[in-house]
Amino acid sequence: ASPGPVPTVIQYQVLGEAGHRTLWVTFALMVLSSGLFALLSWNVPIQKRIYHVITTLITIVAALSYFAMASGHAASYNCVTIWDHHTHVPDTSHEVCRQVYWGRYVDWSITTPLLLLDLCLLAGMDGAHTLMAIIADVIMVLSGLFAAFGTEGTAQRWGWYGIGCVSYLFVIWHLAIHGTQMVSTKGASVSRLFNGLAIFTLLLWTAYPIIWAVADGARKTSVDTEIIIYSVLDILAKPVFGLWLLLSHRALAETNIDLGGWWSQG
Ligand code: RET
Repeated sequence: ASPGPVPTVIQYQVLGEAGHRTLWVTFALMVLSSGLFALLSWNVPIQKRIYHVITTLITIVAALSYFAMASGHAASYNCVTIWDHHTHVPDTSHEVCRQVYWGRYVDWSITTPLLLLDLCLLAGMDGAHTLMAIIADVIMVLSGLFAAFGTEGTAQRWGWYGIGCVSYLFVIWHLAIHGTQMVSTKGASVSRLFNGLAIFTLLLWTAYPIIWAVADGARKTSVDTEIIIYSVLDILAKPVFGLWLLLSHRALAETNIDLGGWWSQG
């Protein structure tokens, strides 16, 4: 007799109550930070507002992305088929489908270039190096998106992840080599600020690919744990980074920028 269609059991890995609440709380924090950053630009002349404009845009975009995720948008599933050999004839399989928030990658592809722009302007980096760092960063984020939806067992998953990591190394190398070199001409206090912000950024950003590998890649954590860790990192990388930059800028006239020579230096 014909065995007929083999029923497939689908297991879902999705967010729960804690993850859902975390998304809404992070949305609220991003809205509040955007309001605070806009207020901080109040008495600042428009020519000196470049960091305020960039930094406020960063938290606004994050707020939009958290709104999308919290309201149940911006997510899809990546399913992996697992064969249960040897117990039945014919072999049966089940699928494990994990929720993937693609909204994060839309957020990161806009906000991480803006974060880099803040750092590059602070360092007084020229346009060519700034552009290269930003393009490498966008390639990094899109590689992460392709990896997240890549089919398990093909080069799509860890291949794209590897390409993303190489792009990330390129970004850090630019900040570390050109950033520190160029900021040294702007005096000791700007150098100290840049080094502090750059090291903070380096430590935080390096946590993202690690979480990705454990949570999205190897699926060793729940979707809720992943949401909570990313939220904490996002709050440090955007509102806390932004507050540090804007308050220091207010206290330190040497952080003002002059874009003359942005493309003709050297
Ligand atoms: C991915 C996977 C591919 C390899 C690498 C990654 C790095 C991501 C980073 C994200 C930073 C996000 C920030 C958000 C702000 O709130 C895409 C996870 C290297 C560095 C700072």
